[in-house]
Amino acid sequence: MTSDGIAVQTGAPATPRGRRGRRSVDVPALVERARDGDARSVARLISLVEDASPALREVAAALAPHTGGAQVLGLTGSPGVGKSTTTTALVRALRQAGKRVGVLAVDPSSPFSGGALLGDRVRMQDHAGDDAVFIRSMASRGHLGGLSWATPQALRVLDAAGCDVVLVETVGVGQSELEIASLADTTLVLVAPGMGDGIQAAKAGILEVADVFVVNKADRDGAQQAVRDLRYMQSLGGRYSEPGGWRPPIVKTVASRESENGIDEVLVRVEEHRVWLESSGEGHRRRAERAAREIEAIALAALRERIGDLRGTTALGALAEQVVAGESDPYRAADELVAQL
Ligand SMILES: Nc1nc2c(ncn2[C@@H]2O[C@H](COP(=O)(O)OP(=O)(O)OP(=O)(O)O)[C@@H](O)[C@H]2O)c(=O)[nH]1
Ligand SMILES: [Mg+2]
Repeated sequence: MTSDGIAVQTGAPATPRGRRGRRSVDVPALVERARDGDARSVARLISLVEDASPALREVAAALAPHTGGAQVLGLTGSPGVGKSTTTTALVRALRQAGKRVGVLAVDPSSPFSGGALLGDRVRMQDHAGDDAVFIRSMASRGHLGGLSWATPQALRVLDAAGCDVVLVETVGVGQSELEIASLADTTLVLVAPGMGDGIQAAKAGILEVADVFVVNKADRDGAQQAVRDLRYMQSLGGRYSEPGGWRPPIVKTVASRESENGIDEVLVRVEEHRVWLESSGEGHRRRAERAAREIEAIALAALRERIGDLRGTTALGALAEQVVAGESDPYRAADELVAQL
């Protein structure tokens, strides 16, 4: 299998879902080809996990021995702050350093992918023809928990496919930045001058998730003020004051520039953070926490499904009758129901 060309993928299935569901999948072969860098196989595997295909369990099991090597960088920030531009610049710099790079552009608001991120995809095609970059747009399908379902599995695919670094871009709205932080080894929070982003960041709890602050659009007025705002907010304490703790550095960038754009310094800070994660044990703690959340999400989904199955069953009906008759209360009945699962 060759690894020709970049794969710019949307979440839109290449074949109708019904048909794909029935077609049998040679998972070991697919994983083997993905590990050789075959972009189509990587895309297929991500589709399988994204669609919760019947082969999902087999895929997860086949990927597991090959994961753990990728460094995951999360990028978040308000709409239009320059996340995609920064991602593109980071990909360029990482490629120059000889790294294999994966990009997941996650749209937390849309149940469909490909639409809102169209502009990103076009811009990302800067890297077209590069066989060591894999780019995928995905929606988080609007399920409970936002990013928590498909994104970690897609990360595993890119990890197993040998990406040294995976960049995950998501718009910082609502809970998504907190979720991205739980997925990433290092979270970059982007702000731009004059957007009141510093204040917004403090409100949204973004300060707590940032490992590196990036003040992008530093070619505009107010960049230094944005840096000062962030410094001031850091000075108010929080986790930064702990001894041996990590104090998120603040880097100014002009991501839209080809060179002297500050991106190299971002990568230096990311590397420093990686070293700190390793030496402090925080890196391992984060990964274990991430795995625990994944297991929890899968287990909760399974439980929800089983509880759903109980609707209209005699067990639930009988318990309901007891509650109506005052022979039991809903809490005791729920305990009994759970015990029966
Ligand atoms: N002046 C200036 N413009 C920039 C810079 N970086 C990005 N832009 C511009 O800002 C606009 C938004 O950039 P994007 O990279 O699409 O921002 P984004 O955060 O990915 O946007 P969403 O994905 O829609 O949330 C584009 O027109 C970019 O060209 C910069 O450093 N300076
Ligand atoms: Mg974008």
